[in-house]
Amino acid sequence: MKTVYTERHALQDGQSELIDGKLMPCWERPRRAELVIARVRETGLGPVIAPREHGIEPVARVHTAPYLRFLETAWDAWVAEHGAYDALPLIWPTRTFRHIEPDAIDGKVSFFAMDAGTPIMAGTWQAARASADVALTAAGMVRNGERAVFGLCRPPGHHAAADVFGGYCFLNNAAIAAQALVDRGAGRVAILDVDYHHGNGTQAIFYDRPDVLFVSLHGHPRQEFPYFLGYEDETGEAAGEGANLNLPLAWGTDFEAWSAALETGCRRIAEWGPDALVVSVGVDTFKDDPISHFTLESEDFLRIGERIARLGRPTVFLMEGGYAIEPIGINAVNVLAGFEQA
Ligand code: OKP
Ligand code: ZN
Repeated sequence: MKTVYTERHALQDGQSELIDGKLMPCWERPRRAELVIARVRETGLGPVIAPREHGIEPVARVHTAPYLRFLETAWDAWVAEHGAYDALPLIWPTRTFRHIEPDAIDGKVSFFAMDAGTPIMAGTWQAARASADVALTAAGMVRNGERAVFGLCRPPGHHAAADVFGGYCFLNNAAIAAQALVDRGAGRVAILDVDYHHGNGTQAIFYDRPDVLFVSLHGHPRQEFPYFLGYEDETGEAAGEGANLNLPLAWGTDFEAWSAALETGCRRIAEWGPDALVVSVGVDTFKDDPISHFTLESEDFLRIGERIARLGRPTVFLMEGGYAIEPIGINAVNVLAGFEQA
């Protein structure tokens, strides 16, 4: 399996995230991708290819123009106002507020953010664009006949909605890849999100769409971030009714229960009959993940890849989360190796 990768991910290297009431070093750090690419090379998974620049057009198929304008200009505006340290939001337009984009940069950051764990810094826009280019390049290769390609995206994407950043995500790489596949002739695309967290952004982007099925296994929103989406009664709306499947799982879920949910998700995908599959690969389901509460072992990730391979669809794997930093390479590449061996 070929891997698409660029070192430009390292341009996103935030100082701190607000977690458990404290500003702490960001879990989502460059070392994550460095360890994954090192493992790709060490195991001889396949050639490593640089992304092709795709321009803003395929990104703008998913994200709104005001949001992209904000992301592109946020750092300069923030520095002009406050100086060169990470931008984080301070307030959110919750119930009782109006949703009007303010002029002041502090207000803009708060308007577009969903959490205070996702700092905007000097390289954020470039890193997010590079990550989307990785996803688009991987999708293009699959569209051109590769059985499967691994897009080593960083920063991740699945929490980012059409005009929302957060959960360490700015541009929704999986959504951008899925939309590109549709735009290049795939009639139906399925997205399987196996990250520990619900892919709220991906769900929201395709919620009313009949051509993109979203299936997610994740920590139950009653217990887990992002808390406000990911329940099982969210089945899609309007023309998209029936094209969304959430499989929320309780803290402490082991691989036996997790893989039963994967089976349910895979059967739905098989029935759906997609022309292509996008997999949001998070390995924060791992037992030692510092911010998560499932108990998967490293070998279990091989089984995940094997099950996905049995779907027999052209497959774009895109990296999402995983914060047990040292074993992240083993865990992520095990998914891909399991797929290759099947
Ligand atoms: C991004 B991805 C946990 C705080 C959670 C944000 C987590 C974002 C995860 N107590 N902070 O889905 O891996
Ligand atoms: Zn996650």
